[in-house]
Amino acid sequence: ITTLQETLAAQVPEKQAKLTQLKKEHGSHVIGNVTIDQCIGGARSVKCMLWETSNLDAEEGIRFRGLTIPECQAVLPTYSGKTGDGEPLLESLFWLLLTGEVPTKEQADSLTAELHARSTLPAHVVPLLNSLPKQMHPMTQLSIGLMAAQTESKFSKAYADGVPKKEYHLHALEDILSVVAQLPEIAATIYRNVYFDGKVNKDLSLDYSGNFCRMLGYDDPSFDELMRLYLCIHTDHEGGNASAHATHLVGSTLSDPYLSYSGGLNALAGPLHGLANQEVLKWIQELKSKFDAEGKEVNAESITEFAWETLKAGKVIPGYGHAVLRKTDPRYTCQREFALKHIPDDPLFKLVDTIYQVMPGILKEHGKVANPYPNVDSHSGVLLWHYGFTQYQYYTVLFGVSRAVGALSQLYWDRALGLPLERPKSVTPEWLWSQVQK
Ligand code: NMX
Ligand code: MLT
Repeated sequence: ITTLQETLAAQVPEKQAKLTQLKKEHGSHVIGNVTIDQCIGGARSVKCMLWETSNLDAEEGIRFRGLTIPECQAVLPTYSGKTGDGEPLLESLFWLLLTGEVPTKEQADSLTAELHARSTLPAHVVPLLNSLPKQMHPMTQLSIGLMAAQTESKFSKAYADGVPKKEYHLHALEDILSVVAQLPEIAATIYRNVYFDGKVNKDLSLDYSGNFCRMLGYDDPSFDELMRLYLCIHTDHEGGNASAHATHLVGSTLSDPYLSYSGGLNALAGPLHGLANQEVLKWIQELKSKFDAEGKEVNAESITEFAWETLKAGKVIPGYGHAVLRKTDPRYTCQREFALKHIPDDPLFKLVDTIYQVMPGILKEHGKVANPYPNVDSHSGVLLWHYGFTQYQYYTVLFGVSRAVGALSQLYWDRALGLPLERPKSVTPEWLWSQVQK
């Protein structure tokens, strides 16, 4: 079979040549204007970042290397062992994001083997994680754990040894594969430490997601499938989202992939980004306990009442809205389909469905929100909860394991294409005023 490394090596020269040609022949071509609103408003829609791995359309949602989520589910190799039921292997999607090619089953399996072989943590990482206070947020622990594993960075060693720039991507790939391989054990150690006995049991006969489930302490085949779905759909969301962008920015200084992705994790830990994963479940539990205590039924009417209380308190409805999307997130839809297939009678799934029926109308009436529809975070928690994974403060860590695959696939291409230090121009308020008073 053609290995991952061989597949990439065959692509790099042509991609480099194409980019050089684009710059040389069309470098001064204008692709957009920037308004004052965009300058002070988080650079929404400003096109200023090259991204190979995925693209987000406001109406249609994400495409990974040109493929929608249902298309990925149709063509990517799946797990052939007992616990497989049709969801793509994370390894298949990793291959697709890195190379732009759909792998054969054999290629996906070779990547599983490569990731397993790279999964051993440096000896100091688990003792360090064991020493952290249990009340420290799991996302803080994840970032610390990954930073600690950076002692093994091949990229930073190669840089210190003075390797030529044209070889950076080879060393970056070494780290990228190792970060993706090592994150599950870091994440599982945190979960087992914070909520259980600290023991982590691997099963390397399984795929990446199945082994991760065992390390977390779960062995329900349907949960394995959920993990495959969860890890695939959270990987990438084009370049502008805060975690991918942070990874790309830090990486542009030639910080190695460990340090770069720790930066990404710290961005993911914010409530407007990945922390919404936990906030949705928290919101639902608060709603349930309030109405249970009042002896009220949780239905469309009481949900509407609780939503208005949240909005009137000046808080956001977690799991709703998006900086780019203007329709229901297809990542929400595929999780809904998973629930309909595997857990149709689950009471929390029904509750999430009722929220979906009323919330867009409430947010439209509220009048501020550009997108009144649910995003990915709106559904993930209730699926996890169904399988007994109720520690919602931990949920964003799963997002963090997945996002590494997308953000770091792009980081490979950042180095292969020799992209420079990212350094946009900031302006002062006086300068902005001077532009309108001319
Ligand atoms: N509930 C209440 N208000 C909202 C919501 C919401 N779900 N979404 C946006 N708004 C408000 C927003 O705070 C802003 O108010 P103000 O003018 O007072 O500052 C106004 O509506 C306009 O914001 P938008 O242009 O609609 O949204 P923006 O692009 O600035 O932000 C999010 C996008 C995702 C940060 C925002 O929709 C939000 O805070 N959603 C809830 C948190 C969430 O679900 N985040 C997860 C995103 C996905 N992810 O995983 O990263
Ligand atoms: C993501 O997956 O990164 C979120 O949906 C946020 C975004 O795309 O901005």
